[in-house]
Amino acid sequence: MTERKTVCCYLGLGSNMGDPRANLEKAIELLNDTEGIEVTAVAPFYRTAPVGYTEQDYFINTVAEINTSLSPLQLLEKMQQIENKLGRVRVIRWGPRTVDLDLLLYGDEKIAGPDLEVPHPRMHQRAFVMVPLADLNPQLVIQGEQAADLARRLAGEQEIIRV
Ligand code: A4P
Ligand code: MG
Repeated sequence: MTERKTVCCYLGLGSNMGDPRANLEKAIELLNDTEGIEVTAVAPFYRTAPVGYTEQDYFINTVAEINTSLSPLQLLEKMQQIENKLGRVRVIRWGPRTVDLDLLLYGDEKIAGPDLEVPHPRMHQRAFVMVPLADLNPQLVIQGEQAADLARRLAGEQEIIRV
């Protein structure tokens, strides 16, 4: 049997509709049930104030670490299938959603395609991403800064509470 190379990736998960915690737990279960994806760690859950479009409910956010043998676009497709399965309706950009899955990091690859940008272009500005990411891997360097330092700074600027 040939061993397939796997890549360590980080996924951002967010929900602010229905039962957000249950939605995130279900999304994590579906990710782990996907062939070519193994969930290796999940950060604590956080309650976070909405960023961008602010006329909406608070979110529950977390970050999952996975190992995958899928390519970046194959992984994105699986993530979108899970979003659809959990009933995501796209009405307003940055608006409410059952579950939103973002590919934050795919190993140390840089991807700038029409459908996929990695590292996620806004991750370093967002406490709801950087705080749970730093829980899992504080040493990661994002835009020249350690995840733990970025997380500490952003947590002082944006509302985020561990739940
Ligand atoms: N796309 C490109 N790069 C990526 C990537 N790295 N990961 C494309 C995932 N998708 C990526 O995304 C639109 C398109 O982005 C996809 O079709 C994909 O090809 P979407 O998920 O349909 O739309 P969206 O999520 O509404 O827009 P966007 O720009 O992805 O928004 P964000 O940046 O995901 O922000 N506030 C709090 N507190 N917590 C949140 O979780 N989330 C958002 C959404 C805004 N405010 C929030 C939260
Ligand atoms: Mg998104």
